[in-house]
Amino acid sequence: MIFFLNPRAAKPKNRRFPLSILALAAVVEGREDYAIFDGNIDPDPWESIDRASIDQARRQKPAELLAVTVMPGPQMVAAIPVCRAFRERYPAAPIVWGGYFPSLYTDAALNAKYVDFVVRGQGEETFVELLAALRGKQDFSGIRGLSYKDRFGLHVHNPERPLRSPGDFPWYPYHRLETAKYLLRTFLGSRTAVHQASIGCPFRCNFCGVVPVFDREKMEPPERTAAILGHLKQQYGADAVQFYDNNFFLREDHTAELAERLAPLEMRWWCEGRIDTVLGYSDRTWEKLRRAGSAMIFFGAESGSDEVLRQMNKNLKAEQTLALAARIRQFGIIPEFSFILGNPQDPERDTRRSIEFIRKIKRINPEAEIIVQHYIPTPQRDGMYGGIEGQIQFPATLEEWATERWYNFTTRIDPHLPWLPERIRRRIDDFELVVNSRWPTVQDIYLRRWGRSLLQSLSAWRYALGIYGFPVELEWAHKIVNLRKPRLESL
Ligand code: B12
Repeated sequence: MIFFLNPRAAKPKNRRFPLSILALAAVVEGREDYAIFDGNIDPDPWESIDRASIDQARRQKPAELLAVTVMPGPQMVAAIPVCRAFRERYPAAPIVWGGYFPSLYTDAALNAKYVDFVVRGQGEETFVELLAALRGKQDFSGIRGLSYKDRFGLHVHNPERPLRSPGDFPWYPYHRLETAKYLLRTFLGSRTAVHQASIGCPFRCNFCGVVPVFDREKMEPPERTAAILGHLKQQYGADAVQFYDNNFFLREDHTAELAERLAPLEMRWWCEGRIDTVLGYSDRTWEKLRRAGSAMIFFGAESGSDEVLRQMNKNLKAEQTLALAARIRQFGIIPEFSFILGNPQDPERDTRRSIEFIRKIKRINPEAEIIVQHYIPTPQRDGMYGGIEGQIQFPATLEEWATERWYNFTTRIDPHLPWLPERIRRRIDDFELVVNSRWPTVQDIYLRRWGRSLLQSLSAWRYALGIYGFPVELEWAHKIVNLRKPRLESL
């Protein structure tokens, strides 16, 4: 019996299909006995796993393997006690980690006694080959994308596995979940599904955690995306979608075809795209996107300085962001522009210039939503943005990753960056608070009219005069209003 675990990662109102686990379940569906445990729903997944294993043991089908998906932050912290307990109770059953955390920090994951294998990057084929090797000759050396400990305990990292289109793998076994628990109300619709129509990203931005894990992109055919969403609509009543793709738009012909196929489904959707890509699209394609239900697009604008964009390897010019902010208005789609503030070379100047740039965007398109991030590095193959090698040492153990200092780093609550003076960090946070109060996000469906007015009236003078410091009254107002934070909570 295979046990899949999605450790707790989201608040109940942000709960969505655990796609990483569904992708793996899809390739064993019909061939293996398996069970899915989702910490986003189950308050004590360990207890449920243990109960299920005792039950299986009685039926002579003991726990064979625990497969865990792990993102940095709360999910990694939640994975640790479950894996420890599983190891203690079932010492012979291997534990496999996959997903962004172990793909980025493979050695730290393998340093734990309760992690035997790490599957780096795309997991479907690696997982199936690992299962076969575990049941057969126990030779793991030929399995691409796998890292493991040899018999001396040394870490072995096999070569990478070439990426395949998600369309090459079977549909997800949604029926194995209590689907009603995952289709929740968002600003997009009353039953919001999630889907990832492509994997990876072909760009090389040197601040991004995706690049070291997937260095190219493969899309599923538009026909399949539409068919899956049609199924989610018909079978489970989904009426909106959040696309999880790192880069939803690549080729214009693909986008146009996808839009045509999505239109009849009448679903509203959110996705992530690149400014330069969509700026090059014709009005015809934009019109198709609008008709297909595109409601909001998240764009990494990152900076208002061409020099900083160049340092980030972003392949973008600030003027393109301004052009898009203006153009997208005519199609009624809301852009969500994300910025990374605090260039390590000169964080003060960078913060000042980015704030000026964001103000410019707001003048051009007041509906544009703004996400303000601190620069939180992830390890990169070709050097991290900002030339910070040597200034930051990532933890070598899971226990250290789980400490408050690194938890706050990954969750971007309080990253403690050596190059970012405290007063600049405060300035970034203060500006974020003012701009988000002046224009409270439309994503917050629980925000009442009085709450919106309170935040807007308290922040209007600050924004108009550019006075962001010590916004105690806004901090106080946010405690009452509890505005949604797209930067931390996603939709
Ligand atoms: C959904 C999501 C979330 C959800 C949680 C979902 C859940 N599991 O319950 C929410 C909104 C809560 C969330 C939060 C955060 N997230 Co998040 N999230 C994503 C997102 C958008 C999609 C992941 C997904 O489901 N993809 C679909 C599946 C099919 O793909 P996949 O996960 O890559 O899985 C494949 C492989 O990785 C592998 N695999 C994965 N797991 C396993 C397990 C095993 C055993 C095996 C064999 C293989 C395997 O096989 C799968 C199939 O090929 C990604 C971006 C992205 N598009 O990937 C960011 C992403 C993973 N998140 C990220 C981050 C940083 C966070 C936060 C820490 C940020 C924050 N501000 O707080 C938080 C906190 C995390 C937490 N709470 O633990 C980063 C991670 C990289 C980094 N920068 O460090 C990403 C890449 C976003 C980004 N561009 O930076 N997130």
